[in-house]
Amino acid sequence: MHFIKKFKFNSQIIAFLALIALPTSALAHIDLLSPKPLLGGVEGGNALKASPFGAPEVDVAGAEATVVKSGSVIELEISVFIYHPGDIVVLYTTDLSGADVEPVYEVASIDVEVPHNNLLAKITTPCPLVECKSGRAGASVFKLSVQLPEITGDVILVVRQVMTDKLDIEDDGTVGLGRVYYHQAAKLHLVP
Ligand SMILES: [Cu+2]
Repeated sequence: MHFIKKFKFNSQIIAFLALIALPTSALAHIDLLSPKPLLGGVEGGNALKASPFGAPEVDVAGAEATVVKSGSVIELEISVFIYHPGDIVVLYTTDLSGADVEPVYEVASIDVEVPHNNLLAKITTPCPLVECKSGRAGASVFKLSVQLPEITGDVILVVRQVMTDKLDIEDDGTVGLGRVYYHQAAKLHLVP
């Protein structure tokens, strides 16, 4: 018994030190592992809050692209390392500035679904924990199949986390979405 207590104490200290070393405010919450993103979710930190791609410092036009067949189904690999309830959506754009996949920042009421342009897939964020609570760490990797559009050339795939516990409900009933998003993107080159 004594040994177990001691062990628990030590693991708590380790967990505490890990929190000091990695303040959650500086971390994104999901990470696109594959295909290779413009900016990684862990090293990207708060840059992943910058719409539309979560990679404000990256030269998108000059970035390397993953070559994939047009119209094919690819499997995305996504890690959830800090859980929030909500959705993960996958969008695409041929505009390297991503003007057509800019997120919406306000909806008229809580009953209005958040709209997403050029949507390829939408899933409920999988909870990696037994007891799901916001902000709790629990790295898990899941796969998501997405059918690519039947077009050729450069495409930016956008993976966006929508955190429904970060909605700002105003007095007039409108809902602000300024805090709900994390963005990541991968550059693909679609070939016939
Ligand atoms: Cu958080």
